[in-house]
Amino acid sequence: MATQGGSDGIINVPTGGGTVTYTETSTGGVVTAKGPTSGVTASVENGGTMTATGGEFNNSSWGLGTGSQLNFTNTSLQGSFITGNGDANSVDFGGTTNAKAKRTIFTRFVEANFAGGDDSVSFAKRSNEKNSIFDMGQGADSVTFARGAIAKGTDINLGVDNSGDRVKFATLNGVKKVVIDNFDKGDTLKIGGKTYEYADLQKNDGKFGNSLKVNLD
Ligand SMILES: [Ca+2]
Ligand SMILES: [Ca+2]
Repeated sequence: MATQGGSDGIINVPTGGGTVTYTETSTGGVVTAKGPTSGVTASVENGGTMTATGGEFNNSSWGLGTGSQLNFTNTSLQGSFITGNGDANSVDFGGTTNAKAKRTIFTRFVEANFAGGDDSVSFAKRSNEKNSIFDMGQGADSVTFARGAIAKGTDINLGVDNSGDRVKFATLNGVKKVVIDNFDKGDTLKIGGKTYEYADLQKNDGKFGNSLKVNLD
């Protein structure tokens, strides 16, 4: 086990887990994988920013302190866990666009659990997400899919709360079998320029073809 870190966070790479380097820049910690890696664990400090890039992060786990931000760009994340340990966490998939990259981030079988604060998850253009679970917990959370993002079999749970959660898709092109759970009366769904509230979704049973199903509380 090798530990590296700085003021934004620390990472641990198990023996035989692959080559991973941590550097700290003016915009936060950068975790760079060279080729496939397995079993990396990372934690982002309160108020810290960490960006993971390069290679693959398989079977990895990522913990976030209060007010921290975690970005994944030009990498692959499989069979991994993200845990929001504090309030106001932000996770960005493929936030930095690289014109040469066909996909900025592949995510497969990722499970993310957030706590009670206002948390946000965003999927950028050219992100590719399949079969993952995002449990946003309580608080006014937001989940955003940009135009060009691919999402299949993704489950988004907005938490049982009285807070106004927001889910936004720039378009449903590239969206298949995505499920939103615990959509309550204060929550809002946006698809393109259209806004859907609880009563609107009662009318179509929360169904948008084979793309999206919203389960109402
Ligand atoms: Ca939350
Ligand atoms: Ca809600």
